Amino acid sequence: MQGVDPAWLPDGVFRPIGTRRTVLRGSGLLVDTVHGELVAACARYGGGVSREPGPYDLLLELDDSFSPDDAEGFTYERGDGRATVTASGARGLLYGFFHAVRLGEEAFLGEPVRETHRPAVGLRMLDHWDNVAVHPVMGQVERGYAGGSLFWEDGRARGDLDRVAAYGRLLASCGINAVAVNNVNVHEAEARLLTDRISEVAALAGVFRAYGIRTHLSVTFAAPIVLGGLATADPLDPEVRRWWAAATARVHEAIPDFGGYVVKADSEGQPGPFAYGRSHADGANLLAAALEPYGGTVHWRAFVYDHHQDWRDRTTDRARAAYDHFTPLDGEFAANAVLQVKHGPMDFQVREPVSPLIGAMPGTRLAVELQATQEYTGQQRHVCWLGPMWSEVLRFEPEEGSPVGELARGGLVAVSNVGDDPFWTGHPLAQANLYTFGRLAWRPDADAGGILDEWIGLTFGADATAGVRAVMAGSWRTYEKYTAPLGVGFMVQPGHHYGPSVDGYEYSPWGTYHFADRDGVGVDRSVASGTGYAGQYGKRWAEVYETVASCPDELLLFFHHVPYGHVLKSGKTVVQHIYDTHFEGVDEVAEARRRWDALAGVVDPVRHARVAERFEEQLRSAREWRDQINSYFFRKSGVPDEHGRTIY
Ligand code: GCW
Repeated sequence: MQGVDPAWLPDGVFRPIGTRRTVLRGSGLLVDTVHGELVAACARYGGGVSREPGPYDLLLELDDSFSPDDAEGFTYERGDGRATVTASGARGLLYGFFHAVRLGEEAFLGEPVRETHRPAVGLRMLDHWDNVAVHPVMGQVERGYAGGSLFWEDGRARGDLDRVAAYGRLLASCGINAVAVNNVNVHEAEARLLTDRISEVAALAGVFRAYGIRTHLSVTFAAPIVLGGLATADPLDPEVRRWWAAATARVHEAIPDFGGYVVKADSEGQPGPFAYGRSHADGANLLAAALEPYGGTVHWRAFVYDHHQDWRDRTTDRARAAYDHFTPLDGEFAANAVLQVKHGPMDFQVREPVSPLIGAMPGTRLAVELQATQEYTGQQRHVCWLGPMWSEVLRFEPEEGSPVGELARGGLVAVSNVGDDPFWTGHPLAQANLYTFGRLAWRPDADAGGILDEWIGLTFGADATAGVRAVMAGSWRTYEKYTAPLGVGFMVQPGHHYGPSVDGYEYSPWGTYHFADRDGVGVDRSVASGTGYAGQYGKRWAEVYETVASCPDELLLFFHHVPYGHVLKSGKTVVQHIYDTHFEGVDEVAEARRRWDALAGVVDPVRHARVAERFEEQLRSAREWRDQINSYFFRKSGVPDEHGRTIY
């Protein structure tokens, strides 16, 4: 697309296929999509494409006779300079085509292989927190750092959806198969997407459909009242049930392959079943019943906590909330209700333990929610590649042998980081988070570093791989070093959440505290003397997190309140660790910036300039973090830096 960054699909990646002969067998919408790709690639590079049997270098074949259930998988075979992709479902063919694109020349020239690929997770979804009408505080996209919405403009669905098609193509190429098109905080205008404005959603769904992506909608639990004029939204009220059934039937008329609803209920002011004395299973099952005849799913978010907490109250621990609310409901959710759980117990901090809810509800389909948009990780002004964090989460085993990636039977979801910015994600390197999410959702145990290399290779070409990798691979740990230490979380500026404010949330109603005083810092969440949160884990992890001695350093302040002089497993005291990591973090940013500068001439100049500009801000901001955090802890503790560096 003119004026828009090609991201990881620049024309050049289609050269190996575009110079060859392809035979494409099969019919249907997605096969036509593949055909369109082949025609464009061949027009550019001189190859040929035929839909009839004949000689070929690449054979793409939709064969629905051999495994009708396996709609997304494909078999890839290579030998004698030729390659074959066979799929039983059209999505499988689409994914197989992009697999060959990713392999490049190697798709044809490597050693003979025969491999079957299929996604480990059935639902791989992006949730957009996009508002239709610009919200007075949150703007067009809540926690969006990449311009306006791709979908909505001037209070309506965009008329020109070419950009949405280009987005669908990028998503399909990394395996995403579902998109929720509006914010989970459903305001007045957005509520009406469900009813009289459904045609706008249908227009988006029409574009996404060609890329194997189903469209989902965030709805308000109060819809029967605000849209239907009923006196109640009580989930057990027969009239309310009829209202949802009728509304959902109309949605399906407009969007036959509609994916379902996403609901944030009884959370941060959104309405929910508590108002009627009903449970969240009652609430979710109401919508599940309405969607059931059409094969739709309700994604019910588990982000339910008290955001009117009194900071004086030491007995309420926000980290406990999701587990306390939802585990008693295990087994009560309908088969097409998915409980969508944030990966950590708090809120997408740079370091959190894995939510104890994951693995604790064997009778419920859980989806795990990650945050690609970098709300708490530098807001797409800082380089922060989240692959290693997500990989740690997905590989974590609440019980031995059952990693999170397998427990997420209801899907993997990420809050999107994309907007109408020419680079899609504001910071061009933040595109890697989107790509990495798609690839990890396909295979949660994949090596994140390999995915990064794959993304760099496609986006920048092989020459840039080592240089760009050096800038990005360690960027999450670097970010962690110069921000909130040792898992303690929330030292950001309230409201917009950018930049440091150590006590910004310390006396607030949001339940996010670090309890630093002159002697020490951290939150005692042990069973023995704290909030008891550590006891929400299965035996193995409950024991690990319970004591200071066994708790991993990186989560120490999440689970324990310790003196500044406490010696970490690394051999350093807590306060010296804070000083050292903050100095190192800034040095690492400066080093990454130097490495980026050295890539001038190797990477595209427009991209290079945008990243260089963002590095200026990252360095400024990292210094600000360093100096505020170090000064804060020096002033509290009175302990000087062993190395005598400048602390204010
Ligand atoms: O992280 C918090 C954000 C809110 C968001 C909320 C949620 C959409 O600060 O902006 O609201 O999480 O996940 O619902």
